[in-house]
Amino acid sequence: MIEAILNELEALKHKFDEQIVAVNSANAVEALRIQYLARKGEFPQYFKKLGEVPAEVRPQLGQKLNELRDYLEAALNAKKELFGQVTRGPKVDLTLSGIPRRLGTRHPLLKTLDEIKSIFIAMGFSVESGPLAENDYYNFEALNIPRNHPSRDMQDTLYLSDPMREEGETYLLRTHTSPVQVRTMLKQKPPIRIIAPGRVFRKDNLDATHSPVFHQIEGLYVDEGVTMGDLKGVLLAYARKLLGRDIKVRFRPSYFPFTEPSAELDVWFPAKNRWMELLGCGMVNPAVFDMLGIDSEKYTGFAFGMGIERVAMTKYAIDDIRYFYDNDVRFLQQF
Ligand code: FA5
Repeated sequence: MIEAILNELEALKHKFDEQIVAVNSANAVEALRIQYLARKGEFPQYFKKLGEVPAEVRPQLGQKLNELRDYLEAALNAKKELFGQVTRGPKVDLTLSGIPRRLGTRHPLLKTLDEIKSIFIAMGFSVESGPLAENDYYNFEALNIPRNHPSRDMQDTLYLSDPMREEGETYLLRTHTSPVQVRTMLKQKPPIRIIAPGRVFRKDNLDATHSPVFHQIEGLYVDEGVTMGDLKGVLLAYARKLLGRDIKVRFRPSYFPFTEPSAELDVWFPAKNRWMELLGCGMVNPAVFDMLGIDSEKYTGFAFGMGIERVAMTKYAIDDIRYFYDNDVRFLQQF
């Protein structure tokens, strides 16, 4: 009789083993536990048989039953840990494909700026920055643009009114990144080789190539013996590296109070089939050196300031500056 019971227990264990390997959810673990271990399950009934077998084999059967109960419980617990708690309510179908999430991309202006920066850093320039709210001195006066000088009209300025400011001080939103030139020359002696990217503000109307808030990157190189040839060489190397060797550029004479002589660099803009002004540049006016305490007999330098939007427009053939600020994902995801 004991033999028959032990055989049955062996068969039960075998069946349980086959079922448990197929279990793939917390609910299935629970179903198996009920099938085998619940009060009316397949296993507990064998404990009743302890009273039916002869006394001398009772310990043997008791030990077998205890072992098998421990085995079933351990196997079920291990699976339970694997699948977690039983879920009630609607079942989750893990094989369904998920809801795709759109990945963000870097804004084309930032991408362009990163590329511009890495080109100039490779040429030995370091990166500086300055405040957006500037003092009239840094934005204009130290750049040889005195009050009431007609050249102030070249950049329509947004002035800040603040009663806390000291008498006589005028604050404004910087109209260009050139004040960073002034700040750098005041704190650092030549040789100076810096670029300074950042946001600038003007009372300009928004159109296809102008925005009242846009970005510039300033460049300044001051040392002994710097010439206009260095300026042209650096800017040409930069434009070719960024926009390709076949890029068409031209230098045009221009006027800025803080550079003498001054020029503008245009690039051919295929998207519009015309030239587009990219930057202003020139040799630092000795009057600026004199104001900032740099020996203008010993040192010369060049400076430039370019519109980052204009560079990105040329690089990616974008024909309207307004795309940069609309935040339309159909535009942004192309970069
Ligand atoms: C200046 O701002 C000078 N500070 C540049 C400079 C620096 C000259 C150092 C010499 C030495 P300008 O106003 O031309 O120059 O502006 C420079 C560039 O900014 C332009 O060539 C153009 O690319 C861009 N830019 C000017 N106005 C706007 C605007 N409203 N929207 C977008 N880009 C603009």
